[in-house]
Amino acid sequence: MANTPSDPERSEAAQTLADLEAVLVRINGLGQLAADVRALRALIIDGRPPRVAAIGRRGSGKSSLANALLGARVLEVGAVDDTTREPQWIDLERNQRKIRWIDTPGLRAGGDPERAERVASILAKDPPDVLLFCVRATQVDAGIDDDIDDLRSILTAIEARGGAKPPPVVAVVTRVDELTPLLPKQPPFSDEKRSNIEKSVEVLRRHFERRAITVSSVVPVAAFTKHFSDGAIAIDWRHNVDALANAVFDALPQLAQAEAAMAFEASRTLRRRVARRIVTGTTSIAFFVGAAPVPHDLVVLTPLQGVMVMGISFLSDRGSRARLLAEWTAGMGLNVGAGVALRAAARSLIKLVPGFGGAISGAVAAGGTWALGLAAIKYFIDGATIDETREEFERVKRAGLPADLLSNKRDDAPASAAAEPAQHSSGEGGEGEGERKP
Ligand SMILES: Nc1nc2c(ncn2[C@@H]2O[C@H](COP(=O)(O)OP(=O)(O)OP(=O)(O)O)[C@@H](O)[C@H]2O)c(=O)[nH]1
Ligand SMILES: [Mg+2]
Repeated sequence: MANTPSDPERSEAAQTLADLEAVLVRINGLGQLAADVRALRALIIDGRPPRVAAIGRRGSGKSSLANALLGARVLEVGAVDDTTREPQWIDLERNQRKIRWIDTPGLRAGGDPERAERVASILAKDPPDVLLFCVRATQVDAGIDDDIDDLRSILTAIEARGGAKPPPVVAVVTRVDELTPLLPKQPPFSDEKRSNIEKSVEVLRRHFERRAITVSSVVPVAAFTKHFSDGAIAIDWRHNVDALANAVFDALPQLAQAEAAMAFEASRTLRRRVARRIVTGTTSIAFFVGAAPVPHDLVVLTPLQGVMVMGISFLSDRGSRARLLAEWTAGMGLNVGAGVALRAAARSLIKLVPGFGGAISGAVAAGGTWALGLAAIKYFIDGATIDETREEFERVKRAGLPADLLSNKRDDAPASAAAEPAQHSSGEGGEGEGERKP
């Protein structure tokens, strides 16, 4: 799937959003929507690869975590290099998306006092978006103070040199399958084992509390996999990796979330979350465009919806996008290449030549956009047929907008959901299947 920033479809979408913004600032009362259009742009176009740093002792399972998250062997596992190796940022690639990754077995490894300094300076120079602090489940109580010292020096170095806020820390209790009872190794685990896993999480939590370290979550994980020579998974004893993917996703800045959502194997859930934010953001803009007392609705709405659908198609892993878009256009009657139309319209609108489009209400504009957006998620992300997609569209349209969708977006920040971090965005509502039921 061609989906890089140089992709002509992306520049088309970017151009359409720029045109939209130019139009909206010219229309009385709609200027404030420009910020919302920019927030949409950040979601659809300006994404960048996430930067993830893993620290943890040798053999704590850092490389295995990367493989488990991406569902492929992207890093060698086991004793592959010596402890004095310098950590380096590398690109892990999956689904033609990238994760920037760096890991270090700790600042003291190799017994080189200058090493700590160098590691800290590499991370301070190019700060990670999120720090994975990896502790083997059997070692949550063994020498943990040294590990926490390492973590603290890294956070302090980033803060001191970069002047930046230190990155959020996701603590990972690794290799949980090694807790008792040892057998079976393979999930699902017995109640007794689950309870021991929970205990190890609690122990680590208490160490963080005692040392006054704030972590965004503590996630227990088993990441053991064996791969065929082509990299595909042969043995899969992963446990709770989806929860880790979600925790990392939540800790990332929004600009890096779409790329992570594409690269992680747990990605359908995450891609749906990004898509929902695109749909809520667009629906909110559509509402205010529809409600504005100027008859330009359709001229603005069609390309706006086109960009929304295009943005959702960027999150698809269904193969040839050209084929998908053609089928979508034929089945749904909305050409997502509608940006061109806006360009022509924008020129006229900027001169404010009145009279095109028909005025429709905000609710109608928002309802149609919402239904179209959820249908696009069903089609591009959930893999529905075009007939199922049409049914979804009709069903959501009949059900109407969820009551809370626009309630917190009245005057000043109509589409703020699009700009908020995941954990706060009310409109996105996780998978939010609820309001999709008839
Ligand atoms: N049983 C079990 N073994 C694991 C798990 N994760 C990793 N391992 C094994 O532990 C060993 C070390 O794993 P790595 O992922 O290479 O650990 P690392 O932290 O990258 O190690 P260094 O790069 O040497 O610092 C390998 O033999 C892995 O197969 C797990 O969840 N369960
Ligand atoms: Mg490693």
